[in-house]
Amino acid sequence: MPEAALQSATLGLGGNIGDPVKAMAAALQSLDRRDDCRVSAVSRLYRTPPWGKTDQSFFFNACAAVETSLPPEALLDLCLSIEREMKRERIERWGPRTLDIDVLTYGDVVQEAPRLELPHPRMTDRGFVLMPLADIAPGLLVKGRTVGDWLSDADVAGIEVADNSRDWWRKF
Ligand code: PH2
Ligand code: MG
Ligand code: MG
Repeated sequence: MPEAALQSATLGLGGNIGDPVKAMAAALQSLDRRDDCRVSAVSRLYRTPPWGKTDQSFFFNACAAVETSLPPEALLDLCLSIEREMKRERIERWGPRTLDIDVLTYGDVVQEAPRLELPHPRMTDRGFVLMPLADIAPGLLVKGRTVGDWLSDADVAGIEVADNSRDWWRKF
């Protein structure tokens, strides 16, 4: 993989049915094993209250940074194919799911393409995204402010660190 072609992207991972931590770990390992994608940083693991649709189980959430030679849409397709591989089940929008992998940012690309909006349109008001993202990229600029700045205004009530290590995803 030629170094010059590499781009940095950030991903948000989450899930709340089955064994979401194992699914997230397997997803990160699967990304890291590829020639066209390397996992360069992983946040701590968080346990988070459900956002949006609140009558469902707590989620586990984490964020990762990857170095990739894939363009944004191909990275999205890869994330979706890993979700399918992990036998993702999703009953409804914002409802329970085994594994969700969202492309949050891709370099400094800003696009409103219907398949993939970048940066992720709701990332700046979700504590369950901003808190793990601040572990790995507090200075990353998103819509004119750093992740750390967005986090200082976010609602993080009920969010807890479930695993303080950075290699929780290698333990499976
Ligand atoms: N994902 C959603 C909807 N609500 N809540 C939490 N805490 N964590 C999530 O990952 C999450 C959510 C849709 O993707
Ligand atoms: Mg999502
Ligand atoms: Mg998703």
